[in-house]
Amino acid sequence: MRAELEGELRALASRGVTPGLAAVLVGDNPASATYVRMKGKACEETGLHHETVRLAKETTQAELLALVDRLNADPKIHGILVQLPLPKQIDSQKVLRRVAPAKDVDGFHPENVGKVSIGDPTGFRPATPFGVQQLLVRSGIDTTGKHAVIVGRSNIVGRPMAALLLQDGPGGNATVTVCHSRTREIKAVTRLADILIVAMGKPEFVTGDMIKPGAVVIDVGTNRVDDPATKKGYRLVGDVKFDEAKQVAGAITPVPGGVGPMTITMLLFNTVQAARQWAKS
Ligand code: L34
Repeated sequence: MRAELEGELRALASRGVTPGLAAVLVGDNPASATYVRMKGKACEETGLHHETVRLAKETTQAELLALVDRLNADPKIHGILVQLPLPKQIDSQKVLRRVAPAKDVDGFHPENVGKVSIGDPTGFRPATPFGVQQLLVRSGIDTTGKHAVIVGRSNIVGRPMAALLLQDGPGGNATVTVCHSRTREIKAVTRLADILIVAMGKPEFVTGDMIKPGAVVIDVGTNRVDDPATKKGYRLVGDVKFDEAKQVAGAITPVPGGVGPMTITMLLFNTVQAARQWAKS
């Protein structure tokens, strides 16, 4: 998919435009630092301009808002992302609303949430659910009329995932159920899924008996669990108990190497979309 961007990058370059992404990392959450580093590397490999701004964990909300204002006004930057989670002295919603909607490549600004909800293609689709949808489409898994069950209702994954699967078009037209922490008899619901998308952030929550035989299982979880036997002191596990689930599922994504790399790729697509829309306007 990254190679597919080459043609459009050449076309933009011929008009003097190099798509630019600014990533903002506040504090020293090690997982966030890893993801932001991977995003910068992906930009370099693909030929996008990128800048990472690192701010101390004591950064005030006013300082972060001032940085967003500066990036909103920077003509080299077409996409801005503020890596979540933010330290607790900062109101995330306030920051996400400050990002200019035209540069909001995470798709977290209410204007883009609304556009995605009504199927307006100028809206930015949040990278993780967008990546899940592309995984399905490009694996030849037709979602039309299928029962998709999403576990998790976060603004980053669960809710926008439901919006994408409901759309009328490729990777859409599904019948969608969203489960969450208050859902009763969750196993009875997950077992109805033709496509089960798990994004709750609980290591190995979904066991084999929660999956309908032959179902497609997409594991969005990336949990670091302590493991002194490894060099880094932790290992990555998904929200799905993979070894059990793969015996039952018709298809399944691994962690790592599944949804994570797709998230980064779709962020590149969104940044190119932002530059394209900017060049047209
Ligand atoms: N603003 N905050 C904002 N935008 C986002 O899109 C994110 N997210 C989530 C957390 N906060 C965010 C990400 O970037 C999660 N996320 C993300 C991105 C990439 C990967 C995982 C989560 C990824 O590539 N994971 C690798 C393993 C990386 C490792 O070794 O730790 C994988 O193969 O799954």
